[in-house]
Amino acid sequence: MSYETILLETRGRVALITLNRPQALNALNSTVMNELRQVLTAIQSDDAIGAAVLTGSEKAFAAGADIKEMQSLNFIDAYLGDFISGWDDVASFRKPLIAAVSGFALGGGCELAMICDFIIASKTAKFGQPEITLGVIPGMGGTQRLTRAVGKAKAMDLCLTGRMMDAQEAESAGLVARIVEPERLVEEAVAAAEKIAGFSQPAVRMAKEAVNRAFEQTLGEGLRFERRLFHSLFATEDQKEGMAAFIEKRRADFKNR
Ligand code: CO8
Repeated sequence: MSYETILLETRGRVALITLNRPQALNALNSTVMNELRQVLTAIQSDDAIGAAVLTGSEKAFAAGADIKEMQSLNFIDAYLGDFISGWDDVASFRKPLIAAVSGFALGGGCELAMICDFIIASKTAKFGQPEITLGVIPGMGGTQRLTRAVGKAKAMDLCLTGRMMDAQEAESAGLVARIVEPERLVEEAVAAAEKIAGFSQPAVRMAKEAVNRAFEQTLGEGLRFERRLFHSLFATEDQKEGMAAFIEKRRADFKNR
């Protein structure tokens, strides 16, 4: 299957998804949204894929929602059509999804990277929520996920001034998990995804689910949720195998990879 705005490649047990609208710095229009949803749905049901990487070009992960597409939208159409709600499907993707960010990750681009499970950034990455300069505000989590990631002070600074932060600042602030040399970006992200894809998938999915719960409920509820998931993993063959392998000083051969 080929797509107009996305390239899809399989590397081992990893799906590498590349946003491919170079003429618009990967601006996120409805075609990108629909194609990404289709790709993620296909990956979700493909047992040969354990994790995915989402990347863009060297110059831009994505420079935001497509301003040319949005310009003439009115309130009634935006509201009744629930404009951009299709992006929520990316957030409900259950397999691990790593954002490999080089260049601009602005507006919806920064928000898309934040929907991913973690961000590996090239030294050239620049993050920002410049919507204020366009007379609007972020609409896909920029005021919420960013605030949880970097705290109120920096989130307010970015959302109110529209300034960009570089990879170093983003890593110190907690938005980015790792910074790598630009030429190693995709390789490092795929290696991380391949590692994840080699673990027991029930444990991987539950780890993702449990970390995400931390953003949605109280500490007590989150700890109880984590404990139940932890208990349930003792019902899996992979727990027996993982612990036996440790004791026997060998590599675990997980059945549910
Ligand atoms: N939408 C549409 N086209 C864009 C966008 C965009 N967001 N960003 C860049 N482009 C286009 C430019 O119009 C230009 O096209 P053309 O050659 O036809 O004029 C081409 O990409 C190259 O861009 P530039 O010439 O501007 O490249 P520069 O290197 O000079 O500048 C910048 C790069 C700084 C990234 C600059 O392009 C820029 O400021 N872009 C807009 C950034 C922005 O404001 N983003 C926020 C958009 S609003 C938003 O994201 C709302 C989020 C709500 C939910 C999101 C759902 C996905």
